[in-house]
Formats: sequence, C-alpha cells, structure tokens
Amino acid sequence: MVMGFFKNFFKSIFSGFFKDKKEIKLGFYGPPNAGKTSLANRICKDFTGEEIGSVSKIPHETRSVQFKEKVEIDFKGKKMIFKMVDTPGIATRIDYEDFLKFKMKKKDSKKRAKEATQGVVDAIKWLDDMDVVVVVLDSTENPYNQVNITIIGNLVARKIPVLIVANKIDLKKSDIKKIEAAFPEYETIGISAKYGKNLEDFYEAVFRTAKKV
Ligand SMILES: Nc1nc2c(ncn2[C@@H]2O[C@H](COP(=O)(O)OP(=O)(O)OP(=O)(O)O)[C@@H](O)[C@H]2O)c(=O)[nH]1
Ligand SMILES: [Mg+2]
Repeated sequence: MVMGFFKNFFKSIFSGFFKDKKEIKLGFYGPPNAGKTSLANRICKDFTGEEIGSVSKIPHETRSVQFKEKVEIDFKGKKMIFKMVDTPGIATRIDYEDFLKFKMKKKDSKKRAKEATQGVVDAIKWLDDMDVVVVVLDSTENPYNQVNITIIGNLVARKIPVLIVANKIDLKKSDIKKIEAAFPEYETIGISAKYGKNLEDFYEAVFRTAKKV
C-alpha cells in the first residue's frame, strides 16, 4: 500500500518532468501565400537565429514539408520546446497557368504545379503527426472557402488543438472579424508575420493551446 503510493508518486513526478521536456510538434497549415513560412521563419529566427524556408509572393513556394527541431520558445519566463513543421499551402486546384502571370517560364510553371500537388498530399499526410496546429489565413481574403473548412474540419476530427492566425493585419483590407465570424469556436489572433506585429499575443496563445496537448 505504502509502496504503491510511493511508486505512483514518483511515476507522476517523472512523467510530469518528461512531459515538459517533450518536443511539441507544431504544424503551420493553411492555403498558399497566407504567410505560414513568414511566421515560422520569424519564430525560428527569434529563438534559433536560423530560418526554416524561403518566402515568395508566388504561391506554392513551399512544396515539401520543412522541419526545425528543438526550437525552445522562451516567453515571459515560460519555456516550451517545439518541433516546427512548415507545410506546403493546401489548394483544391493547382493550375500551372497561374504561375505564368508571375513571369515564370512554361516549363518551370509546370514543374512547380506538379511539385505543389505532391506538396498538398504530403501536408495532409503529416497532419496526423501534429500535436498542435496553427492555421495561418490571409486576413485580406474571404475565409469562407473549401480549403479552410476542410483543413479545420480535419483537425477537429483528429482532435488536434487549433489556433487560428489572421495574418497580414498591416494591410488595409485586413478583416480579423470576418475570420472570427467564420470560425467562432476557435481563438483567432491577428498578426503581421512580415512586420512582427502582435507576436506577444501569438506566443501567449501558442502556449495556451500547447497546454491542451
Ligand atoms: N503585407 C504582408 N505580407 C505578408 C505578411 N506575411 C507574409 N506576407 C507576404 O505574403 C507572401 C507569401 O508569404 P509566405 O510566407 O511565403 O506564405 P506561405 O503561406 O508560406 O505560402 P506557400 O509556401 O506558398 O504556401 C510573401 O510575399 C510575404 O512577404 C504580412 O504579415 N503582411
Ligand atoms: Mg511557405
């Protein structure tokens, strides 16, 4: 009886200890061009000095899942270790002709479209492995679309804690309220990944969401 008590006591202390040290897999998901890599880069840069991937105004810049391990976020005296996972933008339709508008050559556009399609498959494949997902949306765009609804629906079905980021609040067209209205059951944080606006609130929300794991 007494032995049992001590056994459980130490077990709980140890599991608590290891739980805090465990890497939390933090995925960045969303449609193309929303600013997933910009946000992931900012976090990685702040806490490791290195970036995770390249950013571009041409959609589908990230076409394979990118990782950065052991990113220790130290915020207001609290620390958590994350494995950052930046994913390719999810789209229902990828057309090489869309890239021609950005003055890309036909051959390169076709290659980009093919890689982007595979990227979507990989992003979805990795979803099951995530502990927490940050859904990054462009707050200047209409949030009511199939991609957003599908991503969030998938996360709900898998019981993965979700945090919604309304990015690009530096732009005049930005409308956080519209995103909040579209997904009222989730916490939405308005930020500018590009200019580093409101990241304090974002870190606070990430910690809160990660505690649900
Ligand atoms: N004005 C503004 N532009 C931003 C912001 N964040 C990202 N951008 C721009 O949006 C474009 C896309 O940014 P990325 O970070 O590559 O977007 P992504 O979601 O990773 O895109 P994919 O890899 O294609 O899925 C780039 O031109 C960025 O500079 C922001 O907060 N404000
Ligand atoms: Mg990207």
